[in-house]
Amino acid sequence: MTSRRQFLKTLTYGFVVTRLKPVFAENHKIVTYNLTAKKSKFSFKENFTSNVFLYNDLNPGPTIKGNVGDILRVNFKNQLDEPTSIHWHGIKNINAMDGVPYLTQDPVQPGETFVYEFPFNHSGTYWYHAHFESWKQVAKGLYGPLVISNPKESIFENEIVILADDWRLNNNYEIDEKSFGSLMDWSHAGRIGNWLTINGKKSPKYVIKNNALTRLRFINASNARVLKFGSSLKKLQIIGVDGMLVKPFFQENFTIAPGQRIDISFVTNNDSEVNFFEISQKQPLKAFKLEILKTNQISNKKIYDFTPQNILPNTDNAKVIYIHMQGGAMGNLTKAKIDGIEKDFRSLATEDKKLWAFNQEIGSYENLLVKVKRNEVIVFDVWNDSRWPHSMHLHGYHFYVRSNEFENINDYLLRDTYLMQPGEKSKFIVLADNPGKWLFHCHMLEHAVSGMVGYIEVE
Ligand SMILES: [Cu+2]
Repeated sequence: MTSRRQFLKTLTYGFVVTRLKPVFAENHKIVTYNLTAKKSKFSFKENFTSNVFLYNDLNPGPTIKGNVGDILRVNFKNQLDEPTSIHWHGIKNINAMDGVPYLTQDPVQPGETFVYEFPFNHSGTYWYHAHFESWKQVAKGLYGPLVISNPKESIFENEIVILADDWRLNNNYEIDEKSFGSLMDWSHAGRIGNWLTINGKKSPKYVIKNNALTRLRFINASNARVLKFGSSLKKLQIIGVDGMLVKPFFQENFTIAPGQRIDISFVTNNDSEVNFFEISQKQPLKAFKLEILKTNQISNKKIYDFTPQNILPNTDNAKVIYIHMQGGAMGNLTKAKIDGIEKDFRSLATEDKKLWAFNQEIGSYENLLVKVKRNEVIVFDVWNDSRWPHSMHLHGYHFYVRSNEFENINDYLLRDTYLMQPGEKSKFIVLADNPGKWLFHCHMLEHAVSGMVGYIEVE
């Protein structure tokens, strides 16, 4: 392990010197942020205070913003009592900056600093979050929005990030720490919460301009809850999925799984307010309200339209990898391999706390799924052979998937996180043009820690 870690360290360092430097041409603006992970306090409800982990004492962490072509530099400091790291979710990143402990960097130890530095090569709605024991650190609040703008697309007069989280609080409105590591959660849907926040608040209100083209950037930062949003508008125009602009389509409401992002657009009319609801449960929850400021302004930007120039990679000579997902409660995983030893499901659950497998093998950050040459095409042939939905995330890439997630679209979308229903079979198509070791895992964070994880290596 030491030698491998030493090797990784050398690799990281080598990358910075040999690969990053040329990108740092003088015409690139460097956008600098200081982020500190700390133990902090937060009040979910008046007169109550909870212990949390936050970046810069903010819930959510600061919105990191920049333009395509900028270089992001984050001076990160770990003031927690435990190691951590930051993953930049959805970014086609330099591998050494991807933030996966042991795979792409050493964990950042308490008191240590780490500089994350990478170019913004594509625009869109992203987020950053802790990737060390993320089932705990994300649940305690270590995340924030990341918005990359393309000045050519700056036609929106109202733009709001809507970061949603599903917290599990106890009777004192504190984070329920007793249930961290619950085998019940890990083997079922994951850590499902009981307190929905939007940008850290309970049903907040935002004031926006009337008669103006509006863009909302939704992010689901929940550990495990698949959220569904509806509104008082008749239809919502979906314009972006996981940061990538799509040919706009309409939905009455939309589903957003852990890790995913959805961008919507509409023109505010003469209503005085627009209400959004979270409608995944029988009882809809008030999510947030947009109060519309009356102005005399007449907008000429009434319609948003766009056609992406995506090219589906040719899969004739693709490397196909089969991913048979099994495990969890009420599943059909009777035995699986862990560290090369085959064990029955009961022993795996009770002795190792492992519950999920790819191809009858319990996954980990050391589980290599496939190694390919640069610019090969990979087809992930994935089968969710379990009784639970899974929000499958690939680091460092967007993949093409023929999406069943929206009622009104059955076409290829570019996603970095795809919600697979129980029994669903799907294919994720990727042109492997970004070298490095890239994690592939379920973003229900309790499923990832208990085995639903592996990585691909692109030479
Ligand atoms: Cu899962």
